[in-house]
Amino acid sequence: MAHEELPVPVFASLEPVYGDDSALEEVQLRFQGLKSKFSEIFGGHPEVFARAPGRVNLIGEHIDYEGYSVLPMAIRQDTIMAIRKRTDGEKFLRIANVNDKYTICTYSADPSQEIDLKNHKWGHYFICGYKGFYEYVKLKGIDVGEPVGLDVLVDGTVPTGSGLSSSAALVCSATIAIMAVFDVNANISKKEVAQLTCECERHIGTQSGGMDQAISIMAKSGFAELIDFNPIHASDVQLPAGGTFVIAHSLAESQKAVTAATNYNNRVVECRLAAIVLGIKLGMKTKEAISKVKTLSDVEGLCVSYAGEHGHSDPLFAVKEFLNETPYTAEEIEKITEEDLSSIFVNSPTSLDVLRAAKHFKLFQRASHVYSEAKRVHAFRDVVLSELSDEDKLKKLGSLMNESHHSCSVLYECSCPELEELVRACRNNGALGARLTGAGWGGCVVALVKESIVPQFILDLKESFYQSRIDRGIIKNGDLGLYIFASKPSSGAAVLKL
Ligand code: NG1
Ligand code: MG
Repeated sequence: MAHEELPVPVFASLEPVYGDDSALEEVQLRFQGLKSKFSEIFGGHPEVFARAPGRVNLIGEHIDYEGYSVLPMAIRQDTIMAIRKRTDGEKFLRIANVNDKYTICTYSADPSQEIDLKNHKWGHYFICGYKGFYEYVKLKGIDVGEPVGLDVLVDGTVPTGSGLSSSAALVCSATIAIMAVFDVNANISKKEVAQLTCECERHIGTQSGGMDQAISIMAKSGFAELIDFNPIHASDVQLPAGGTFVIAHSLAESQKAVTAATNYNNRVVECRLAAIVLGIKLGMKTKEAISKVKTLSDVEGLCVSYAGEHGHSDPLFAVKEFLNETPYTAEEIEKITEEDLSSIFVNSPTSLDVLRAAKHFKLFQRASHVYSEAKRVHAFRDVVLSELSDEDKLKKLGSLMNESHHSCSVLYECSCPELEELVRACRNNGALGARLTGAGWGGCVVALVKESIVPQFILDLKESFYQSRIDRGIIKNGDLGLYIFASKPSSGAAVLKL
């Protein structure tokens, strides 16, 4: 049976969770800390613990929501959580954090409550899991009784706003902790939990694809994963020996939940519009295109067959032929769709926010990025599986990462000055390739570095990028390890009975 068919594992000990036991002591201390802080805050003991890791995406950016495969790996940094049902009839969810920066959030136990998106709170991510859980049991006809209060304590080590998916680590650990505390986790496959947690996180108002949740749930220690969607499927990717992925923070925080209308969701809407316009130009009736075409992968077949007549089989030829490089106004697109954009998106309030905020739509650029990035993911996997020497493989993977960054930066415009400076610094200091990772607009870079030079690389990067920021008091010297670190593929989410 594929490992994705297995239920989220329940571990009695922590060793298998982190893959190697070098940091086991530190991890045990963290769980002990969680346990004692739990009794300090709430009195008594938690029933269940859960863990879900963050991730670094190696290649395949902003294409999961377009239906294309991506290639991330889980990292050691994670969210751990302790949870207990209340038995005194109190119907509140109390979500506390070991870090004082995050004050306790209290919600009603009513699963149909709306999340106040205009007033963002960290605890909202727990409610994403909570709402999603109740939707799931309702759909499946599982009886979990009347809602009860929950006491929850969270400890997260994934840096926030960094493109390493602190949000998915929190949503995934919340969801599996809730499932376990209500005893509905036994026969549900990881695949199904990955699908569920992706739907959960959309309650926060980003129209996200499923990459972060899929890797957080399905990761396997020692492997990156090629993740396909519709349906979700993960295949292990064994990275070539001699290379290490170093993650470095640009120190620009990207607040995706807050900037969704102009950044993340804007790109999702632009891709949908590009797909609809391509569908129409390639012969679909306007009404049909509007009702059926959701993503660029939906019209790839049409693009490829158009190109075929001219001897090419690359969707990018159709993009060049049928989309204008000059940004479109809403009116220009409406002439093609013969329908108001606001009625196309009438059922999606977050898309209507995008339309209100947008001045123009860069359909050519966004579609060019998506189709070319989708090809790079497969090229990356093909290099890994090829007969090349490890050294040649690493060089080729580095070039693909550089091409991906260029496309993100120039065509998708999801970079920022700090990320550009950091990518340049990584390459100047000997990285084989470097790119922004995650949604972008801030957050982290992932660099592929020869294992033998990693310590020197980190020192050099400190000199060329971080030192001036330490001098300006932006970060403390002693905290540098939080912002730049080498990472090995860690294992996926688990419920722990300690
Ligand atoms: P980040 O910003 O790293 O959480 C987001 C999306 C992914 C994917 C990437 C871009 C969420 C939860 N995650 O990741 O699905 O689209 O951007 O490749 O919105
Ligand atoms: Mg996120």
